[in-house]
Amino acid sequence: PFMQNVVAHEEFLSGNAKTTFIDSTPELYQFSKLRDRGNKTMAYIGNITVNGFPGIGHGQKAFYDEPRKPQQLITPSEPFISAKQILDAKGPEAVSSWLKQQTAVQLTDTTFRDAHQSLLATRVRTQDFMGIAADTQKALPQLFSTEMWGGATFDVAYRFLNEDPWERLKKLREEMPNVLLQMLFRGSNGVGYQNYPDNAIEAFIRRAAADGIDVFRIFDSLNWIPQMEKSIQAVRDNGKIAEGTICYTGDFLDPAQTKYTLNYYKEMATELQQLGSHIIGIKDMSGILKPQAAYKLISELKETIDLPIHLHTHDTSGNGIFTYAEAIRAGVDVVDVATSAMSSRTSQPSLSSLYYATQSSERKPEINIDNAEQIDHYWQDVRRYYKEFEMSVTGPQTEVYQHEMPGGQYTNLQQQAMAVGLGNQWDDVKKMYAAVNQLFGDIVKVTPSSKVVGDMALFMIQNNLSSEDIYEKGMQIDFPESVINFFMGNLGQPTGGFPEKLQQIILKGRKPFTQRPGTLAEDIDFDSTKKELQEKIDREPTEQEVLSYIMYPQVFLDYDQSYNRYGDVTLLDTMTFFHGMRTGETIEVQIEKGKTLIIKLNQIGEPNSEGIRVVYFELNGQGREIEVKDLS
Ligand code: 3PY
Ligand code: ZN
Repeated sequence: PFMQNVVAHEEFLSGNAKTTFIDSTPELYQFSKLRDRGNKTMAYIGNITVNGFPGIGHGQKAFYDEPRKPQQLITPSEPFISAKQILDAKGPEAVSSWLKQQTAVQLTDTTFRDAHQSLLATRVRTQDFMGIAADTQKALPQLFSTEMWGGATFDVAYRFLNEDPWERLKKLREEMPNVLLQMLFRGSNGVGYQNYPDNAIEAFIRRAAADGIDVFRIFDSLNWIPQMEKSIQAVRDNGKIAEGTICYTGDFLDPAQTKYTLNYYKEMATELQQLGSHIIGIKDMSGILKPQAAYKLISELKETIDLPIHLHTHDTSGNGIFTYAEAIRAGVDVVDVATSAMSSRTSQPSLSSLYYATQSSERKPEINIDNAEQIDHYWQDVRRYYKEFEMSVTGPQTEVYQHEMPGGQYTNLQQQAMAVGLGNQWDDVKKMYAAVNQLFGDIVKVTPSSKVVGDMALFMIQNNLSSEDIYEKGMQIDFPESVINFFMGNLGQPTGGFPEKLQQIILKGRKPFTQRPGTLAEDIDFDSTKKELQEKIDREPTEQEVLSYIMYPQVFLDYDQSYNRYGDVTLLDTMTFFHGMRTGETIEVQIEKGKTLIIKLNQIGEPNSEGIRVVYFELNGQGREIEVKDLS
């Protein structure tokens, strides 16, 4: 059709059309814009229908009714002021003081971030959050915060969901103006897996704060405070809440524990307070903080520091609610929970379970439980869309006390293992993970240090290597890039330093450094980076895009290319996004207010000698043929 427009054009007919004719005749484009969007959308659907979605292949496109939405939400009878209103009116210190005055335990809802990161490989799409975001704020106005950004969500949005994470932030901010939005920030590793220059970290925080993040939970994957200082300061400079965070490791109640002792945690909390944190976070990323330890840790920290404490755990062991109950008894100020249908196992404990567990104590959370249950109905229904990403964890995994694998890594490492053909050796992978931790000197394991341990464990199983083999034959072994990087000092320094002999074996003569990596990295030149990106994507990038490109150069470029090819696929419903269409099916895609594409899939042709199939669609009643390369 585009070519028909071209050949019918008078300039073309006059014989004067030059090679610039198409570029300089924009009306041809105007004319075909809507059709162009339709073609892009059908190209995406055709490709997924023929080739399946990466990682899940051809799942069954099941029939589901619309998810249930809340019918009757009760609003609080007494007027009250949310933490977000306090922040906006009086600043972060006021939120800190307010928290300390509360009797009821405060809640952070992780449904939009860690819960799906830990249960569904971070695959929940913005559209499914948007279906419930406004109602969640209405149903649970007392929530301290909603964790909805950072961690793996940033990378996965681009890489697997064809989504711009900044758009997710913008949209959720609009839907939830009255609740604090919280993100997980990996200190000098930002939202990535490596160290970034200080000015990149500062620019990222400035932009995220301006675009709507209120609470930054800042941690370092080795609990190395020099990697957190700049981030804490940057958050303070932007008037937002800095939650300086300790990653919990080991078991300080174990008499054999000499590294991660109660004193270690008290010292770290004191330092984080001195650096200007507004809240102290305890990030029990693996869910190994046992109930009695929680009581002791929180009680002692309350005596040691003068800041509210925010506890995060994972329910991997099945003991999550017990741990929270003890922490609440000891005076913890905020805990992280998820809606029931997205809770438990490797995710956070359930919000409503915690409500009932504390119902007759004076610290019970101030929420309306019927409202919470109505929100949960939505998630019970939506979770089914993601069943291809469900992992095989069917109950509590008490082995976590031994391997200490973070909840957010569990499902991802399982996928990684499957991808390299070790799917049926998962038990060995977990054991090896624990062995590698010991080999490395018992380190804090959380992104990105946990990824190094995971990479090494897979590498050793694939190559049939034991810890002894590493010491005996290591000089002849090429280790994974991430492992070399780690031993060079690129992620910072672990508590107690690196095992020296192993470091020499892995680095083979290269000299490691012990300074903070950021002191060695050159500042980013934003103007030249912007120019470089502009050349690659052929248009002027936004500041957000430049920041994404700095953290994830190739991932961002791939996303941009896919966007040019397929258009805005976030508009597709989730089942179509993952599974394409059934033959004979009709779907509607609202591309703008008042503009809807009605797409019907009629037939899929046989592949020709080059493997190209013609997929026969109707777009708003008109036949369309889309060619798709069959990759099978
Ligand atoms: C992340 O950094 O993505 C985490 O969730 C760490 O637990
Ligand atoms: Zn977590």
